[in-house]
Amino acid sequence: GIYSRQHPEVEGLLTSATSPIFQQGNSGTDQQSHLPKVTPAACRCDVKDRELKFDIIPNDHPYHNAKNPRTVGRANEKLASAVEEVKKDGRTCLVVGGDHSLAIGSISGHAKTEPVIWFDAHADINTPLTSLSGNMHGQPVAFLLKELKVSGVPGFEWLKPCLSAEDIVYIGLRDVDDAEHSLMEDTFKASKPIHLSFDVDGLDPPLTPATGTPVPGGVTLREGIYVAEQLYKTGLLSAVDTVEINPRLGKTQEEVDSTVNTAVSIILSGFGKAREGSHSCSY
Ligand code: B3U
Ligand code: MN
Ligand code: MN
Repeated sequence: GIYSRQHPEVEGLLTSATSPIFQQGNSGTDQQSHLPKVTPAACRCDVKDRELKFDIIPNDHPYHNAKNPRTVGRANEKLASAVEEVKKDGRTCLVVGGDHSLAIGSISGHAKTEPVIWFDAHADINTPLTSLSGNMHGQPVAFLLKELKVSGVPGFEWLKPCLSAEDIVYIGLRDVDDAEHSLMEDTFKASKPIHLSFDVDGLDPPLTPATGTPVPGGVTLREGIYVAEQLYKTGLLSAVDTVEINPRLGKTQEEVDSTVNTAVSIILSGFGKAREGSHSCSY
């Protein structure tokens, strides 16, 4: 369905709860959908709702390792048109679905090379050749990226990759396949030296209590370290600021110590210290 509201204007697509293709079931787990009802009353705006139904294409044999390519491809084609219509109307589009493979249609339909924030534990950048699971939800980024030139997949004849590597920002990655790791190394190669200006108050306050202006709800230590590690791995980190560490503001020795230890962990990660269990790769 498509949701749309006037104030602010939103139109939402519900990739049908009754349609199996964008549920996890398309790529492994069989789940009943429990999609919440978004009503105008609930968000106090004018919601236009459209439900999309998708066809299951018979004899949808895998393309290399990609499962259900025709079914997923056609469904995404339909979704892309629907999103395009919503955007032509000048509304904000909300797609509610199950399987992340729907991002292929949603992002294509949006057809903007504006940044995409990919918030996910997974990079979803496998190609039909690299995917070990065959699940389409592990591949949408590869389909969307111009750099990866995924082509020839039945059901996706309509698709023109619309994103460049520089348009994507990943947040939350913590389960990346080896092949995905190499793809990311090759694809997301920055070319300019990077300056990291790291204010410790970006982290959650209990991690760095000895700082001047703590704000609740910050980034976890794991996430902060991840950022520093990834920047180190680019090989382009040429300057790092670590700021707002103020031992005099610690109320106890413990607060001072935790602040300093946190800052030290971030710095070490930015200079190449790998965590135990962190991904082995050839940098
Ligand atoms: N990278 C694995 C696992 C995975 C990706 N996305 C999800 N799981 N949800 C794969 O299947 O490609
Ligand atoms: Mn995903
Ligand atoms: Mn995921």
